[in-house]
Amino acid sequence: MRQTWRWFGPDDPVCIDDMMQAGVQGVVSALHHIPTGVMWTPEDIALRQSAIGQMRDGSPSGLAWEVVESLPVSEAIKTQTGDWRNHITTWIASMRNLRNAGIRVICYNFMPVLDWTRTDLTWRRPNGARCMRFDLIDFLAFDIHILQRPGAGDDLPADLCDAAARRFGRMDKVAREQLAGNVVFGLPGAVERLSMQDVRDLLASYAPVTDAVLRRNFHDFLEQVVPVAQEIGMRLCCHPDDPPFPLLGLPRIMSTEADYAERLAAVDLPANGITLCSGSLGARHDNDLPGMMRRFGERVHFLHLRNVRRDCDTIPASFFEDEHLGGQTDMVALVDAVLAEEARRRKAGREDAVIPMRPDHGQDILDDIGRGGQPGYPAIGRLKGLAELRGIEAALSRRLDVSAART
Ligand code: DNO
Repeated sequence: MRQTWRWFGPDDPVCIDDMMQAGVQGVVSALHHIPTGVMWTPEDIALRQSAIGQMRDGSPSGLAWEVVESLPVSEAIKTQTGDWRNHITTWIASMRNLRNAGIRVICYNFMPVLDWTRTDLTWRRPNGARCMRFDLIDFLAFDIHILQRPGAGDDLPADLCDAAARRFGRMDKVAREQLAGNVVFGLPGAVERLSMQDVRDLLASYAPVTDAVLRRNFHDFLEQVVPVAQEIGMRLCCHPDDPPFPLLGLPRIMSTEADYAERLAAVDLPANGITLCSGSLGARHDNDLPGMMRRFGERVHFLHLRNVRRDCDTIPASFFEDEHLGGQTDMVALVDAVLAEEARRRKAGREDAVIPMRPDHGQDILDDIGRGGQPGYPAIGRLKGLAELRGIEAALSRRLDVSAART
């Protein structure tokens, strides 16, 4: 696996020097300051590349921008309204500029309105660490009582709605504002900070967009971008829904193995690939991560390795972001499946035999607490995750070498 690290740019309190000491090999970044729908110019891209290439004292870092996460897909494209055709043209132009700058992998997502969502960004663990949590009852309290979305809770069991009403009743004004802020926090580092009214307007714009419509719009997008990506040697990889079940009455179409199978088949080219995010997908008990890696391996262009622990096995369920080797995904089995895929690729002579991986999220531990990094992206918590993942890889690779030597 290629050990990469997400960097939000010059304002990220976790800097290039930090990631070098964590021993990373490559950088994952995005131009968060450019509004969605606007082209990323060669100059913007070069500026970020040069920032990645330097340590604080100006000496070379030796690191390069290897993966884009994300090149955002606008709501207009997802709903096929307004300027959506221009937005696709612009998306393709940005992709070409990135490719010309030497970048080979673009991660994106097709989640309506909100990128990842949590109800608590600093949930305390018994050992004092902080992590992110999605609490279904808190989320319903937000949806039914704060946002007051018409129809909220309609399709859920009455006991959940009653629990949400009680939870909401116990919250004071500060707690309610905090919860609303957490839920609409959106993509870390993005310029767009949504207000409650923005959320209501965006939800209204999705009224005609059923799952089937969103799937069709996604396929239209893929039909335009994937052949270009294939031609220029860019690997696209769609990130799953996070969490992987419907929220706020919105369509959700990248939550399961069946969803991925359908999207990959829609435009059946290697450039149409997957970001296998074990943390997002792992919030459903019916997603078998090592199995998905085995079955979709050849199209996995990027790995997000992290782990969650669900409160129960319902869908939807509450969960928290556990340590990388905690949680309910068998990380050793998953890394084993990744190494097997890499071995297959090497045998086939594929140039992308080493798959970029980043330790996704991390708990806030030690000096992370109070440092004010992006939620989920502390220096030390991620370094710990990376070190653990590196250990798994080293141990499993040794075993593979030994068995290769014996045969
Ligand atoms: C959260 C991330 C997501 C991810 C995007 C990719 O921390 O995993 O924000 O970057 O969904 O498009």
